[in-house]
Amino acid sequence: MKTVHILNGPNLNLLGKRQPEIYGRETLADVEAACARVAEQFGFGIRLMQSNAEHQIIEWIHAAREEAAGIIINPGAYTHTSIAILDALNTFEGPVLEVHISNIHKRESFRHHSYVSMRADGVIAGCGVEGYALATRRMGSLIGGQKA
Ligand code: DHK
Repeated sequence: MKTVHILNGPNLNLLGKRQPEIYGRETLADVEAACARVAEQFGFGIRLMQSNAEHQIIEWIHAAREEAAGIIINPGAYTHTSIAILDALNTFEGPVLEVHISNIHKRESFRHHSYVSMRADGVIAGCGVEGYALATRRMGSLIGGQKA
């Protein structure tokens, strides 16, 4: 069975507790459950990971080269700063979807630029945590899963 890796960057471990007016009250465990339900309909699996460390995210992207059919990534603030994560994603051959819970374009100007968007095949922003399930749905189309 194909697997899609859902990678999350800094501070997203606090999802549900951190600035709920921006990021909502659902947790990363809720996100994982919602994405798993969608993935199951398409016959693929998911693995959701979170780290506050840039190097760990890069290691996971490298591992995905062998282990994952696609990557869904919310790099948190590294979105706006990390050429290293962009370079790592450029080594990955499958589809990459970028998710932001908030609408980064409606926020501070330093959030408007995303290095990751230079690689992403699709970007979802401002749909709340539902954006992850939407990205999982899109991944089903991109990796050729059959809707059950
Ligand atoms: C999450 C973060 O942690 C921020 O640093 C980004 C993103 C936006 C989000 O909306 O999911 O700027």
